[in-house]
Amino acid sequence: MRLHYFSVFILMLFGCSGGGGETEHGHGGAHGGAGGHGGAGAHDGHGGAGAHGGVGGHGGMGGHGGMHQSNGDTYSPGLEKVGAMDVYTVRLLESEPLPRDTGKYTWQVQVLDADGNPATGLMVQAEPTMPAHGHGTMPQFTDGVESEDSPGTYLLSEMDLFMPGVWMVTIRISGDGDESDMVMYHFDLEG
Ligand SMILES: [Cu+2]
Repeated sequence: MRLHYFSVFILMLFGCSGGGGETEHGHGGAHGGAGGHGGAGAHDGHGGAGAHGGVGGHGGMGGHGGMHQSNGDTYSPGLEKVGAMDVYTVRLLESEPLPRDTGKYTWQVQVLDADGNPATGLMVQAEPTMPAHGHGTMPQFTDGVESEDSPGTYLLSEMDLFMPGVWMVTIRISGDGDESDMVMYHFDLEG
């Protein structure tokens, strides 16, 4: 147990220093210790981060802190979102890598129609942004490529989620007619 804690602590330290220009806050976050508050330190590029680090002194409670301070989704394979227009449902079948660190993400998403059947031949486009920072990424849009093996499943390749913090990935879907819909995933990346 002790050993495990220690290694998490070290990981947090590295993670935070990887956040860039964040040494002081990252330090505070790391002291939050062995858990979620380390994430807060890395993710908040602004002054408030130190305060989070301080709160994180709870040590063992760090994990809980991370969960409730985050406004991200908790990833699990198949994470499902019903479209804003109730036309389509999207399942995030797979994220590579798992949503945690910054980097280039490739997602497999399955789109279901109102009857729950895979919806084929759609235009599927993702737009990652960071709402709290008012920016997106490059390229701005990523077009989904439908799988030949698994119709109704679309591949969104190499989305560059380059910065710690909350990313919103908006997926817009349009079919032949005027059937269109959108879903949003939020993931809070550590760095
Ligand atoms: Cu940002």
